[in-house]
Amino acid sequence: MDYKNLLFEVEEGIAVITFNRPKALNAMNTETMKELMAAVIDCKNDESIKVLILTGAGEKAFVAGADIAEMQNLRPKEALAFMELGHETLRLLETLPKPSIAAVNGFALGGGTEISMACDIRFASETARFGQPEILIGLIPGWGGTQRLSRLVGTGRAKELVMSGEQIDAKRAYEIGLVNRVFPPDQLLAETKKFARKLTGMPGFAIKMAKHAINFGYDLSLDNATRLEMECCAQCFSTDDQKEGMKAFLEKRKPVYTGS
Ligand code: DAK
Repeated sequence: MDYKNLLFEVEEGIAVITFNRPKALNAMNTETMKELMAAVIDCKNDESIKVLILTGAGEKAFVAGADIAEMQNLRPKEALAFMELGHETLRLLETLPKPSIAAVNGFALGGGTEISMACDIRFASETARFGQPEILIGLIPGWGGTQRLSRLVGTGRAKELVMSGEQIDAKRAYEIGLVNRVFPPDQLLAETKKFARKLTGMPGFAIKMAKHAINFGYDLSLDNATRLEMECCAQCFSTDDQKEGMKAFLEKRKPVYTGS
């Protein structure tokens, strides 16, 4: 598929989706969200893709939010459709059976923070800025911000950010657990790719099961969640990679995983 507002590259099992609407600091309009959905579906269906990275073009922005110019005159029915498109896309991203990493290279505001939170892992450049500023334009987050932010940083900090609309820098985002690692701007993508390469070498089915157990166990009771974990773990014993991993350990050599 040809994308107008995204760049989509695949190299050595790693797909990189780059938001590329520089005139609006990569803000998400309907067209870009539809393209993101198509790209995530491509990543899901393409077996050669093992890991997905999302980043923004240029040094200034990851995604500066939903497109305010497009949203300005929406009627409630249209607003709901835009919100549902975003929700569906981010849920697809969140439940993609492969790891996703947001490489946040600049402003990640509103929808930008929300997209990064639908990824499994967030790496940020020292210049990145996060926030849920919707309140400043008379809204609240519409793409899962109130829920995923609470789950990542706790309800107190989520309320602080959502009610004040304040931006935080990468250091603070790291302190509150919103981002996993922070890098100098010129190292962000290289370091993200380095980490992604590490994941491409892992046993793919076990990665998928780990993600499934964490994602779908989170809202269950501890009893049901640990039961889910056990079942996911037991399923790993059906793979050649589990046999290879344990054999290699006992033979004191590096495992060679095939993904089967
Ligand atoms: N939408 C549209 N255009 C944007 C934009 C955005 N979110 N952010 C920036 N731009 C555009 C600016 O209008 C400007 O365009 P021109 O004037 O050059 O034509 C260009 O990008 C450069 O921006 P600035 O000139 O403002 O650049 P600065 O360096 O001075 O400031 C900034 C950078 C990121 C601090 C500033 O642009 C800014 O505050 N941007 C808005 C950030 C923001 O509020 N983001 C959250 C958007 S709300 C829902 C669905 C979704 C959501 C809610 C409800 N439903 C459908 C119900 C989610 C909402 C959001 O994400």
